[in-house]
Amino acid sequence: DLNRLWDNCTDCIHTNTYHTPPVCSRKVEVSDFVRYHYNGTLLDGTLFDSSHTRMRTYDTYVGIGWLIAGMDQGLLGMCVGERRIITMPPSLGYGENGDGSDIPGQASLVFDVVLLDLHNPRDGITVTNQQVPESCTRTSVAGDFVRYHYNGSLLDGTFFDSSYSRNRTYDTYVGQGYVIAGMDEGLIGVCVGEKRTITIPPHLAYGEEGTGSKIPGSAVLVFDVHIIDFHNPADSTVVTVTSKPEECDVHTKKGDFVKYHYNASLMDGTPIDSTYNYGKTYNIVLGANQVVPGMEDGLMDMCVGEKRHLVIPPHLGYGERGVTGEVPGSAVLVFDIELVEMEEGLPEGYMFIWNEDVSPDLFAEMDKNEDKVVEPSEFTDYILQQVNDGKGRLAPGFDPYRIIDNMFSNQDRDGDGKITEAEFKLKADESAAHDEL
Ligand SMILES: [Ca+2]
Ligand SMILES: [Ca+2]
Repeated sequence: DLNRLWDNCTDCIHTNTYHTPPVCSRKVEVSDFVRYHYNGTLLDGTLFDSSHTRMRTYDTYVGIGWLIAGMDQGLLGMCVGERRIITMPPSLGYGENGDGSDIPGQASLVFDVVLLDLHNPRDGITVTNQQVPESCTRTSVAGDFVRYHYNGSLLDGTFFDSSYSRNRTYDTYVGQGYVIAGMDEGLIGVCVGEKRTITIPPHLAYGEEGTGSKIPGSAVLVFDVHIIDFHNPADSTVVTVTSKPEECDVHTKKGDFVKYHYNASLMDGTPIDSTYNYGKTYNIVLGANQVVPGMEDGLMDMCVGEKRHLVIPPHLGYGERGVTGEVPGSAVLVFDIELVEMEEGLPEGYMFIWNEDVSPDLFAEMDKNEDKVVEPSEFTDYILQQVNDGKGRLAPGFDPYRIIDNMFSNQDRDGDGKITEAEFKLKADESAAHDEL
């Protein structure tokens, strides 16, 4: 007999939880803010009100008089996801006068409630479910640029957004107000590769207004994040020597022609590229901007046989744009490199040098057919001969014919495709010019 409900206590509510969520990290307390759905009926089952029909949650503080007394009491102790029937006597509902035409005087009320959201305005963010990689040499600080993946949901599990669905990381500076305050805070102190759950109360997220169609006002947000990488714009390339041969006397420098192997990957281990796949080394002239600055840094002052591990921040790698289909924008790169071979370069600015004294009869030696002019073919043959005989050296790593072409053009003052003795002398008298005889 429903009317006997209040026999023991005419000012008491009855609560009956008929669904308990598997996890309950927190229960409603006085002064908490809650969002819930309800159906309100009279004891005879007559529905007098429903938040479901309005298609929006009822949002309110609990236990501080914003609600009828029966609800202020009945919601206490609820978990998000819990379903509870709260039955209250008229004294804790609308009393002897009732409310409007739907709730008569002296009516006991039955509320079937499902709690969707819960926070306290004093709450900060909470970080849970942390999975920190074993090797974590550095954690993020304000001003770092972080790339991460996330799944975003409401406290009741309703999904609202995911970076995975867009198949690209969310990238941002942290601690500088570019993202909601709670995320700005939750991304501080993370390690590369770390996973964590960041729970953010609405005043540190989208507030009472919410945003878009999926984040209602006053919603607590739950982000499961996975840190892919981060860097600071002030970072330089981090070079770690992983193996050094016993004999390591000759070190690379600017201008040297180097042949090396590399394995490239992202910080999360995603492979990018490897010379081992091609079975041949990558060959460059150091300091000639043939590779990204971070790789130039990593290859300097290295000896043949040495192995290194490089961590290259994006501003010394492929920048904000990355490489389409290979390197994501703003990605930190990891290279494992091995110097296989090197050829010493020429002094800076030179493309050809003599190993020994220059012949006093240079012009005559070049002018093979003795017609008093040096033609391009004569010039080329002569230089290549000197190189073959070990008397001169071309800058390694460049196309010798292009170098020789340039040398010829430098000597051919009037650009008629021939070098006369006069042009030759004139040029030879000028000092401090490079790439010439
Ligand atoms: Ca000639
Ligand atoms: Ca000429």
